[in-house]
Amino acid sequence: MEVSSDGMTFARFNNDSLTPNPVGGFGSLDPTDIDGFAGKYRQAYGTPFDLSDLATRNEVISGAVDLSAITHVRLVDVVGDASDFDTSGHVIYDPYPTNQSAGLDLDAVGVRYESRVNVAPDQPFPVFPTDNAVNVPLNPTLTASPFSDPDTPNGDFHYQTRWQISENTAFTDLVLDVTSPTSLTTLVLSATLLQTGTTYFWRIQYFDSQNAASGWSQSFSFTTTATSNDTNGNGIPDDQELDPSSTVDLNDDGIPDVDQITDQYKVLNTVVGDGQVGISVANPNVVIEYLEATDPDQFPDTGDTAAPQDTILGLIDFRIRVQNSGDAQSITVYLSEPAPSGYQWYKYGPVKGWYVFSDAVFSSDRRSLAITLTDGDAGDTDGLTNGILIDPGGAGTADDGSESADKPKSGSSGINGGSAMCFITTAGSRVAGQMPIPMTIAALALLFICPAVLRIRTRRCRHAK
Ligand SMILES: [Ca+2]
Ligand SMILES: [Ca+2]
Ligand SMILES: [Ca+2]
Ligand SMILES: [Ca+2]
Repeated sequence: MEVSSDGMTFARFNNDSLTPNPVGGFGSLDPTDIDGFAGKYRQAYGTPFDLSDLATRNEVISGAVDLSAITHVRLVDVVGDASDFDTSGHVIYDPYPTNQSAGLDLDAVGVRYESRVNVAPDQPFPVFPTDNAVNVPLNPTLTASPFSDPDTPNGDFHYQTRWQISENTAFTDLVLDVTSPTSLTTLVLSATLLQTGTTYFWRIQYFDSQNAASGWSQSFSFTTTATSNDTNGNGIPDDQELDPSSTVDLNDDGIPDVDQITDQYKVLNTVVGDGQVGISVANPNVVIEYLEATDPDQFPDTGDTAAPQDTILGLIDFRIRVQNSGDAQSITVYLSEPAPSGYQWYKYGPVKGWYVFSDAVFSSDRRSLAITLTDGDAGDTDGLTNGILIDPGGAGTADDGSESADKPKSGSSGINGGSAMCFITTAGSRVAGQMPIPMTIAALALLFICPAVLRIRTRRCRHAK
């Protein structure tokens, strides 16, 4: 029994034959006298050969035989007439002479613990928005090509995707850099990430189940709409602003909020529910650049947690410039109606999908809450330590009232779950000589040779070494 990684240089497994005397054509062997021969075990059991037994062979040490990439198995037939010798030089006796269907009777060669050599996914390509698109809305959904990988027929799958959006072609001026197992071929952008009238470049990179990366795709560019929804520049969409006569006072200081809109305090009318939401930051060096109310339905229902079934006031989406890159920033959120008991702060991000932001601290009257987001880390969805916090979120409840409804993931979980495979091929009986097998086998694989008949009582078959 020999193996090779190139079909030319073979390493042979050790074998021993202590059968003391010649065996007639219809004779039998004592299996305790032999080792390392296909046929040591009776039919249906197979004879194991452990590749690690070859680790100290010169062919292996020299690199001529790569045990992590075995491609050929060669069985050498033993005639049994004392013309062959085992590893230590003993004469090998096997039933002889034989006639008619002489030779090893082989049922199968199998591989256990095989790990195929993984090939990186094919290079993906951007699809939509098409290259050089113009008048793109501020919350486009980026779409990339389907996953393609030479290992897909063997169970490999699309594990995650890295998305980059940049303001320059060198991708050094990034506005988003996320690696996501939930946004695989589509990325839904929140409306506060991009600016109006700006050209962006984007590209993607795919990862397979072994986290092997494709090359980066080519980049596409698009230019966002030049039409601003904030013509008065106060950081609130004009159609979501409080009426000038509004008496809404979410921060409960006796002053109508409409007269208090600053870089550190913004209030708007929601697009879900008939109410208002506001946010404030205490540090005068922190700027709430934008606050927009959105509908949670704009985001896909991906992630470990189901999308909230009910959000009393929809979501808010904001862009905050913190004082220093990497800062953790506390933000107070005000609600025009108290969050019912059991409602939690839900967030959506392109990496995790939907999740409950467990660090939100509700006030006792549940009309406000404090959340702390960290630039480039917890709760910041642009994936960058860039001084900017991007965050869609809202008070909501799961459809079954539990903290995280149990629902199937988005089909991307289970890394390493599909790597174990077994390759079985059947071969004609009476195989002798070289038998190339289209496979690659990792170190520590076991090769099983399954003789077709009970070897120790065979009358017409011979062992192979
Ligand atoms: Ca692969
Ligand atoms: Ca405005
Ligand atoms: Ca007020
Ligand atoms: Ca950031």
